[in-house]
Amino acid sequence: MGKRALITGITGQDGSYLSEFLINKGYEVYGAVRRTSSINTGRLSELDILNKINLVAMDLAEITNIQRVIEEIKPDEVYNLAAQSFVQTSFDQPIYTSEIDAIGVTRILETIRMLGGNIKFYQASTSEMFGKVQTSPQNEETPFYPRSPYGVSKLYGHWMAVNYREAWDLHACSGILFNHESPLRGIEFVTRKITLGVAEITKEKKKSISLGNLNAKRDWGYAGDYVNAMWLMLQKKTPSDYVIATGEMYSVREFVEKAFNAVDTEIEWVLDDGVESGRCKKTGNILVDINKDFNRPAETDYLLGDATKAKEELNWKPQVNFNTLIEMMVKKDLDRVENDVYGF
Ligand code: NAP
Ligand code: F7E
Repeated sequence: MGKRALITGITGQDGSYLSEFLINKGYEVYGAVRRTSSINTGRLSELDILNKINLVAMDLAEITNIQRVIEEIKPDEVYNLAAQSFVQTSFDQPIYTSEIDAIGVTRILETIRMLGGNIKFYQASTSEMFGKVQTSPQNEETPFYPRSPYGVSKLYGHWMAVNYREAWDLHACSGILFNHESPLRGIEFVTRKITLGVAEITKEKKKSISLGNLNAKRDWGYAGDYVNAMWLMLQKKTPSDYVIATGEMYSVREFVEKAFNAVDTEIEWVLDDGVESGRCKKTGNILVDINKDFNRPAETDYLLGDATKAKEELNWKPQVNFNTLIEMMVKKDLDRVENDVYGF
C-alpha cells in the first residue's frame, strides 16, 4: 500500500501542487479544510485532482479536531501548510495570525508527540523570518529578524518544530522557503496582482494597476518546484531545516516591466510632482499608479536565498526561472480573462 499524507492548507497554492505531486508518487492524500460557507476547491479542480483527494474538516484553531483527525487517518507524513499567509493582513489581524501560524503548529506537534509512532512532520517556514536581513544571501545559519506579526508567528512555529525534534526526537523538518509563485497564487500577492492586472489591461477590462513599494526585492521561484523540496526533506533519514530559493533577486519594479514585456508592452517610469507612475512607452497611458495603502508599517526590503544545503543534501534545484515564471503566469491570466473563468 502507498504511503498516506495529511496536508493542512490543501486548498491553497502549495497544498494544491503538493497534492498533485504526492498523488503522482502513489500517496493516499488527505487534505484538511477549515469550515467556511463555501469550500475553496478551485485550485484542486483546476489541477483536476479534486476527486483523488480525501477532504477532512480540520481547523488549526481546534486541538480536539486535530487530534481526532490525525488519530483516525494515521498518516505517515503531515505537511503543515495551513496559515494566515498574507503579510499585510497580519498587521491588522496579529492575534488571529499568531493563533494559527504559531500556536497552530504546536497543536499539531503536540498531537503527533502524544500519539507516538513515526509520523514525519513538515513545517512551512518562510524567508519572512529573516525580515530585516542581517547578512546576504540568507542561509540556514543567518540570524532571524522578522518584520511583521506573520514573520514573528512563523518564527515561533519554526523553533517549535526544531524543539520537538530535539526534545522528543520527532522527525520534524522546517522548510525555509523564499517567495514562490504560480498561476495558482492568490490574487492579493504582488506577482499575481500584476499578472492578472496585465491580462485585464491587455483585454481592455481595466486601465491600470495600483501598487505599493516598487523597490522591494524578492527571490521569486516557482511553487511547483518548491513542493518537490518539501517531500525530499521528509525522505531524509535525519530531519533538518533547509532554505529553498533560486539565489536570484529582482524588484517589484522589474517584475512589472517583465510582465508587461510578456504582452509586448514597454513601461517607462515617470516622476510627476514627486509622484511616480509607470506609463506605456508607446501611448503614454498610465498603466501603474502608486497607492500608499499598499505600503507596510514595517517592510522587508531585500530577500535573497542561498539554497546550497538543499542542493548538496537533497539534490534539489529550481527548474523554472524568473522569466519563464512570469510568462507562465501572464499566459494563464490572459486565458482566464478571455474566458471569464477564474476558478478561485
Ligand atoms: P495560501 O495559498 O494562502 O494557502 C493557505 C492555506 O491555509 C489555505 O488552504 C487556507 O484555507 C488554509 N488555512 C488558513 N487558515 C486556516 C485555519 N485556521 N485552519 C485550517 N486551514 C487554514 O498559502 P501558500 O502560498 O500555499 O503557502 C503555504 C504555506 O507556506 C503557508 O503556511 C505559508 O505561510 C507558507 N509559505 C509560503 C510562501 C510562498 O511564497 N507562497 C513562502 C514561504 C512560506 P482556505 O482556502 O480556507 O483559505
Ligand atoms: O509582497 C511589495 C510588498 O504580498 C511582496 C507570502 O507568500 O512570501 C509572501 O509574502 C513585496 C512586498 O509577498 C504591493 O510590500 C508592492 O515587499 O507578494 P507579497 P510577501 O509579503 O513577500 C513570503 C515568503 C511568505 O511567507 C508569505 O506567506 O511586494 N508590494 N506593492 C506589494 N505587495 C502586495 N501584496 N500588493 C501590492 O500592491
